[in-house]
Amino acid sequence: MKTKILDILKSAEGYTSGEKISEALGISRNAVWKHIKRLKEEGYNITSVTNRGYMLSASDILSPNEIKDGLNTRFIAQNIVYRDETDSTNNLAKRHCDMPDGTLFIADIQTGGKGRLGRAWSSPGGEGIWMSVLLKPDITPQCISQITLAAGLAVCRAISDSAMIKYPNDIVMNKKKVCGILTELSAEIDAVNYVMCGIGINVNTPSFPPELSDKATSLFIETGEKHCRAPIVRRVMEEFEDIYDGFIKNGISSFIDEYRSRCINIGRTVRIIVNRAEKVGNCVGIDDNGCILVETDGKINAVSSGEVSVRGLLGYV
Ligand code: BTX
Repeated sequence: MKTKILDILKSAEGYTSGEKISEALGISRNAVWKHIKRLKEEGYNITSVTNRGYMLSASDILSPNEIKDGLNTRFIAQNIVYRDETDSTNNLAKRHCDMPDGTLFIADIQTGGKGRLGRAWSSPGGEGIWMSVLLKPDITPQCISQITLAAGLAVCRAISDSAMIKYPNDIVMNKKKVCGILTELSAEIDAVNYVMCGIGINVNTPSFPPELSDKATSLFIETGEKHCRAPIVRRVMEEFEDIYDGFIKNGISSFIDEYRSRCINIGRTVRIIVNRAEKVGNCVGIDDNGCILVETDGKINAVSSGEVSVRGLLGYV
């Protein structure tokens, strides 16, 4: 019943009277009032005015129902597991690895959000999108790092024309990180059991602690506007399915040119850190396997995304 009331309020322009809702749904006005009260407690922004009725304004609700409302995918995020709080959505996905291919795990708060190489990912409540997609691709483990590149491109497409990718897994706006991606897998030597593709997007974060403020940003900081998270999740899932489908059918060649066009490192001097050893060189491109090409001492090195951290010469990009 709550969903039906929401549908009525979503399709209305302006106020809808309690009487109209009660007639449409065949319930008493008191029952309408009780459902509206519960929706408000869930976080829906509903204004009630005597003699006019109820009006729904933009509400930042991250429930499976909100995410699925209008979601246009075949299998990605068709099944959704939501938690108000979890340690890490990648861990949550791992604990539910028997769920269907494409299941989305999403939480409002992560208490143990993870980055790469044991680093921490700050994941406060109400401010970001912390989510992981469980995938069961029939590909070799060596190709898994390419899924990170596909997810990065999906986020870029979904959030902004001006978003760029800092190789391999950071999405940047104005040279600061707005999103990070952590892909983990369970595999045998030659076969993948399942993959957790974790995506963290800073959405409404107003500011960052000093240790992050020189390299982190949010959509709110970049646009000056607060954003509802569910529509962003939907867009990322739709773009991801589009790119992932092409990747599974035709490999990385299906998206690597578009990835290159979004890669902020190409043509810049970079410091690459492989196994703690640092080298400075010119990033001359991304090869057809998704490795970064860095020219050092007149030699071009191809380094795969799984083993490299890339920094700008003077700062983060
Ligand atoms: P990374 O290792 O490239 O980046 C981690 C580094 O980024 C940290 O050491 C810190 O300097 C900085 N950082 C930490 N939190 C933030 C933040 N909120 N915004 C910007 N910079 C930050 C990047 O790893 C991969 C992150 C993946 C996060 C998702 S969230 C859903 C899923 N679950 C999970 O535990 N991880 C993934």
